[in-house]
Amino acid sequence: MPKKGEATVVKNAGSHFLLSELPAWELFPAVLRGKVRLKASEITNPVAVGDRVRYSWDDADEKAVITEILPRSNYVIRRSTNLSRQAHIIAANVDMAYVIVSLYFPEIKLPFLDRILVTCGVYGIPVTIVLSKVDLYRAEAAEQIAAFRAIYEGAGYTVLETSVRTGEGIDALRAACKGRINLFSGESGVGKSSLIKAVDPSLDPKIGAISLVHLQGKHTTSLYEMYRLATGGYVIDSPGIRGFGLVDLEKEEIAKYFPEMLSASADCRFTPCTHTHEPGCAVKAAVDAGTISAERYNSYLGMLEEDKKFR
Ligand SMILES: Nc1nc2c(ncn2[C@@H]2O[C@H](COP(=O)(O)OP(=O)(O)O)[C@@H](O)[C@H]2O)c(=O)[nH]1
Ligand SMILES: [Mg+2]
Ligand SMILES: [Zn+2]
Repeated sequence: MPKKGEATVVKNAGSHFLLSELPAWELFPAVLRGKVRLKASEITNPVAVGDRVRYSWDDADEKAVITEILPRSNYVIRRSTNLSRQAHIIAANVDMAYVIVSLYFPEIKLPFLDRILVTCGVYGIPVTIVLSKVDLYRAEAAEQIAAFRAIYEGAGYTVLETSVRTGEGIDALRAACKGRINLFSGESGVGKSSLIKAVDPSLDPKIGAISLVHLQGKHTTSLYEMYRLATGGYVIDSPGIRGFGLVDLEKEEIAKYFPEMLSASADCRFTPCTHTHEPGCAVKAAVDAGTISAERYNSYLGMLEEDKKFR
């Protein structure tokens, strides 16, 4: 073990971490000691999975000591509760966020998805939408699937349909994960861990287990864990995304994170335009013409109306 080095945090268990010098996958324990400072006082954890850190090796303790957190290319935060200003970094330096949703079991809530898409946009993380478990509803819900694709591909997102039962979409997902650090996010039960297992059967993420800790709304960082895929790339599994859809945004900013509204808004008569009551609003015209989906526009209005602290 070298005396010093740079490594990536692959597991976060409270005050203990596992590091690896990617692309090597040799995990070793690390602790934070003393002086690694929190930049923002509202952040409850200074180090998250995906963080690149400097460390020095403590021979006596047989552990690395994290001495510095290297600048992040991006990070995702969630709030402890809607009302709380306290926030928790759930992952850092993410190349791609997969937002995993199922039309049923559990049933998708479009405003919730839209909120997450906005959040990823705010944090500068590219998104791919995964429609999971299609084996369960492909036959009965072909029209809903088509409508879903039309809305989100129309808005500029990539939509991937997957089933771990039939294997559909798994090769595409595996190929997309190569060479990147990928975050699998989505409500509990949508199939995140199952997808990781399907992409790399040698891995063993917990499937079907809904964490009681999570249901109680408590926070444990140990549930975020990075896996290395045998076929290349890394995946960060997450327990669920309660609270990961809450960002501080001014009203005028929200529409910028709906890509289809952003491009339409170039033709609005007024700047800024909230795309609600203003005359000559190109976004409203596009909604009326059907080129921007009414569902997406309603999600936007919902976010606009909410008190900022709930957003
Ligand atoms: N039929 C079907 N069931 C799935 C699929 N993916 C996951 N499941 C089931 O959905 C449940 C939750 O899966 P899990 O991977 O633990 O979801 P997570 O909470 O998002 O990690 C488990 O019972 C899985 O067996 C799928 O593609 N098809
Ligand atoms: Mg899981
Ligand atoms: Zn407008």
